[in-house]
Amino acid sequence: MKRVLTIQDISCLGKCSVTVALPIISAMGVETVILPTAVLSTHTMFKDFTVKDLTDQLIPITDHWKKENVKFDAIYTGYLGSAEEIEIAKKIFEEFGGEDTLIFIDPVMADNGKLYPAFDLEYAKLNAGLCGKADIIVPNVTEACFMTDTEYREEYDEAYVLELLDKLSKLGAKKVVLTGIGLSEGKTGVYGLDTVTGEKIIYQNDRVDASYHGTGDIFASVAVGAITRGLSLEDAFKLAADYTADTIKATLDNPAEPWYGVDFEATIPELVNNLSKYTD
Ligand code: PXL
Repeated sequence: MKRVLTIQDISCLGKCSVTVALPIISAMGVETVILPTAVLSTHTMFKDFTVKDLTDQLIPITDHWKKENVKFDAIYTGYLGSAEEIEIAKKIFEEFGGEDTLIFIDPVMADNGKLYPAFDLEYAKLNAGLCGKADIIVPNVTEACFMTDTEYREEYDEAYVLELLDKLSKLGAKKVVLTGIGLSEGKTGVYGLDTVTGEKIIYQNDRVDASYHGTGDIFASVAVGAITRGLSLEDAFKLAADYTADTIKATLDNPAEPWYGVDFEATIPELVNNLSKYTD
């Protein structure tokens, strides 16, 4: 069985980071090892959340794995809490990375033109450095702008997307994939570039007009699970984009406040079924 390590926080309530990555990647038939960067009562979009930072645990935990000679088919980072954790993630890539280990980075730090409450511009710059170590990065437009000193635009054209991809390529990742890109009215999806071959990776589906927390983590988790199971990037991102859209639609049947996340539990059987069309 393939094995993924995911490095991100545990937000106990609010369905994001580890509480979506673990069930989703496991359901896709991939062992999911977690390295929690912090434990929060909820993610940071709730008021008055608590945080217990776990930075001092990361090295002891991974040193133990090293002694056990553990190997990973992929390392997937999401929300990291601090500059120090970004440095530790780099060390983990060096210790556990290599030819057979995919480094997949979702530089979670911002959305809708704004940084999340815990972060500043310096953190964005450090994340840009981390992204340079990746095989695949999946920033949204806001994150891409913060990492490349580009003005954020709510409305944009293909030339703006290509400019962002060009600047992201210079960070050093092998494949740079922008998420949440709508190239025409009512559409959304991914627009990416293989910086080695120059090939584009484009997928567009219908935009569901609702915004819920944690959907970026769901998208990234499905993409990581699918790539690890051997799907091509095109198929992996299609599966991830369609699943995210279908899950948002399913959540509209039972709406809660958007910061409570989406009802991915209801759509996991559909994900497993769709994945099996590629893997059986
Ligand atoms: O879903 C991204 C995310 C993950 N973890 C924490 C967050 C956020 C976004 O706000 O606050 C703690």
